[in-house]
Amino acid sequence: MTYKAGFVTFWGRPNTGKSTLLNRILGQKISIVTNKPQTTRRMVKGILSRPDGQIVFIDTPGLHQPIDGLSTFMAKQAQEALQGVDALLYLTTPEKGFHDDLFYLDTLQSLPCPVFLVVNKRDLFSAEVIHTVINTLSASFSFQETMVISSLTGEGLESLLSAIMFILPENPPYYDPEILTDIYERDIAGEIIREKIWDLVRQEVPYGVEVRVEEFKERGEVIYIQAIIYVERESHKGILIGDKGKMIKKIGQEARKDLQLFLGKKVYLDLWVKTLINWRKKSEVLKRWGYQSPSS
Ligand SMILES: Nc1nc2c(ncn2[C@@H]2O[C@H](COP(=O)(O)OP(=O)(O)OP(=O)(O)O)[C@@H](O)[C@H]2O)c(=O)[nH]1
Ligand SMILES: [Mg+2]
Repeated sequence: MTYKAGFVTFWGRPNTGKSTLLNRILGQKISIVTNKPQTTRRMVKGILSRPDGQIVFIDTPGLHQPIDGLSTFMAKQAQEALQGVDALLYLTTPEKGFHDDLFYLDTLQSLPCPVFLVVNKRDLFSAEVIHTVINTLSASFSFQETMVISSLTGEGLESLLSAIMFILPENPPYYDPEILTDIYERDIAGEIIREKIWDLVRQEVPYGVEVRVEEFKERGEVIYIQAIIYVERESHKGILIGDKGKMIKKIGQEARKDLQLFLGKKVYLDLWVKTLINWRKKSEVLKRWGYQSPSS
């Protein structure tokens, strides 16, 4: 039997379910998911190793027009994830905004690899609505294949994986088959905390939140995690802490539950909230936190 291996990037508007799909394929949560757009901020590699081959998936931030230093970095991450890939999965859904796909797909016209159209969230839409999307997009872009899936129910995923394996080149594995991702546990832990903030805190506050894990120590059966939650305005600090500390307590409880599931150990979580005015526009802060591309 021949062994195949290659890199496959997920691309698409925010909220189309790219990170949900990655987690579903891997059977473990490595990329956070929320119902708000622009959740993913950096590329995340997820490695699927099977007896017949290895697919290195690259989850990317949702496509958008950048407005500040952070979103410029995010948009560049999506562009960088196009380099040297063997296939691209363009995710879309019939939700509002799918006409922007025509614009983003046009930027892929000269990409030298097959592009699959993947219509996600099949569980939410009728076949008729889905076909309208497929017809509209296929009229202006030549896809390798079109697949309709639901990352939530798993429908269509096996066919999608078979179609990808079919076009991958013969190669030895790129990663040790034991490895699931290129992200460190402590960084995923920070992301899990950010996910809970995005779930629980409303309006514009979550967009200006950054979580930095300051300590991540195993003490016997317990993992001690200390993290600082940065907000970009003093008023946001009050919202995050909440009346009598109720909100930060809730964030801590929810995060601890998921962290324990993810790490398989008891977690002691120590959360602090600090203000760093307008950090998304400050290049020294963005640089320190790794939100600056080497080219900028
Ligand atoms: N019903 C349904 N919901 C889905 C499906 N896939 C994803 N979702 C939901 O869609 C929302 C966005 O999912 P994400 O995986 O964060 O989307 P994303 O494309 O990674 O978003 P960004 O990181 O912002 O670009 C979440 O609320 C998911 O639960 C699906 O197949 N069916
Ligand atoms: Mg995402």
